[in-house]
Amino acid sequence: LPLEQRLARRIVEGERKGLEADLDAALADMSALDIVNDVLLDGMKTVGELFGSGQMQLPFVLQSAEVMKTAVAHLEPHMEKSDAEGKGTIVLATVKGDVHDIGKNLVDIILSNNGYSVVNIGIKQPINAIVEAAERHNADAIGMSGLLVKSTVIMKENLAEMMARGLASRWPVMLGGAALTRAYVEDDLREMFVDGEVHYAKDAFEGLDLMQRVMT
Ligand code: B1M
Repeated sequence: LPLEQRLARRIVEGERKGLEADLDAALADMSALDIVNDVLLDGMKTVGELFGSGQMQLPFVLQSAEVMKTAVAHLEPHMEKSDAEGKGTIVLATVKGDVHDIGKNLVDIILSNNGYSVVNIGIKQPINAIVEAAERHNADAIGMSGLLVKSTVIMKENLAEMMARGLASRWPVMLGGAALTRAYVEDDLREMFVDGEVHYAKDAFEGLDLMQRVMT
């Protein structure tokens, strides 16, 4: 198989052996970010489709996720970094009840490489923990990730809680994850989050753009 297809296949099959060598070979022709976006994420998409249609069992999805994480970790030092620092601080979390963190961690990498301080508090984080971290680190923004349909409801509850506690205007909120839609965030959630600012980021790059906008 050609290199790119072989790499995507490694994700689908959860095959780690020889991964680093293939990634290094790919780096000769492609940037680290392009490998993630154009090759590895394609593999993850296939995993999602196979799992969703019952053709792949959960333990194999987990293996694919592990290979994905290993690949991203291997590529991270090759990603472009800006020299800028101190552009602002964001707290990032995967919401309560949700363990998916590959996307959130990519957002972390992209923002960190572009001069933002990221306080990544991990998965299954209730709103209390998110707000507490934002307070403790004097954050400029809050980012919530979640991939389950259920998580879109949790995000709404989190915003409602911020409203109820008078915290909505304190931090702009950025939301991302596969189950969200732009319309849900920009229409439904904005309509209820009247005291604050809530934004949708389709991917990590839109997340970066948003941070840039929110911070100016
Ligand atoms: Co799960 N899973 N999973 N899973 N999993 C999905 C999400 C699912 C769509 C698969 C499917 O059925 N086709 C489905 C959800 C269905 C639904 O809610 N209706 C699902 C399910 C059902 C489940 C379980 C319930 C399965 C079970 O136990 N029976 C279970 C849930 C556990 C829980 O959370 N409580 C579960 C578990 C797992 C694993 C642990 C095995 C593993 C996760 C490992 C990990 O993350 N450490 C896993 C995986 C890997 C997936 C799929 C296949 C891939 C997700 C992924 O990493 N994508 C996924 C299928 C899919 O998404 N279509 C699926 C790559 C990643 C880079 O994309 O996170 O979307 P994503 O991030 C993107 C953007 O969304 C955006 O930027 C990133 C790209 O630049 N983004 C942000 C994300 N967060 C952002 C935050 C921002 C800004 C942008 O600002 C704050």
